[in-house]
Amino acid sequence: PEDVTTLDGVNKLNELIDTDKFDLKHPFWDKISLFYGDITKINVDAIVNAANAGLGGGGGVDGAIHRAAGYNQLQAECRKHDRPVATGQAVITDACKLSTHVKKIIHCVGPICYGGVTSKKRHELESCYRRAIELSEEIGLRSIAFCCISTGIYGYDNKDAAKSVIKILYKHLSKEENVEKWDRIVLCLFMDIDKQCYKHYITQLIRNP
Ligand code: AR6
Repeated sequence: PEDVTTLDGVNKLNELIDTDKFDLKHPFWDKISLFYGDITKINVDAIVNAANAGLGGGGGVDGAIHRAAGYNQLQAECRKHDRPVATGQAVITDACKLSTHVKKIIHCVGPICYGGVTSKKRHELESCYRRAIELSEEIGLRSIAFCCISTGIYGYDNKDAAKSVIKILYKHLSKEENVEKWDRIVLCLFMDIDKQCYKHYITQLIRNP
């Protein structure tokens, strides 16, 4: 489809940052990209949904993905999995009508988090990202776009989430055998606050790797 962005069209970090000033040899800077907009409009192997435990569809990004993939078709795929899905876990389905430009949808169940991030909630959120990466690697997917899991309806603190995500992905891409498995990991930022938070932690990472 015409309104879909390919990986050439997303913002690469090493193009956004003054590479002369810093030592950006870590693979993180080549592999991570930012995309501002609707996750259903990116051409990648997998998109990550922020689902609920029942995988029944909902609002937010889950609603957008269900609309784009076809609600009934995607629900039929979701029902093939045991539910409820535990918090911090992920399941993978076909992309249904999104198959024109997406191979798989990975449905992560993030923590519901009002009243402050605890170490348990943080562990659950980080687990979502790890499981999505693992599931992708198991079947040889080479590109993925993550939405900001739990930071919408589920109330997780945006700053805290961004910090965890950057940490997890940087750590993952610090291992050479993992780097080879990926063409690109896209962080899909839909809200201005997330752009600010990611900018903050990415800048911090440059200064203090
Ligand atoms: N593309 C990318 N990101 C989006 C889009 C989109 N089209 N639409 C919203 N976002 P949320 P949660 C962002 O609330 O907090 C659902 O009802 C949004 O701005 O979608 O994990 C589920 O069924 C935010 O940054 O997910 C669950 O019941 C991020 O996606 C519950 O909400 C996640 O916000 C899950 O809540």
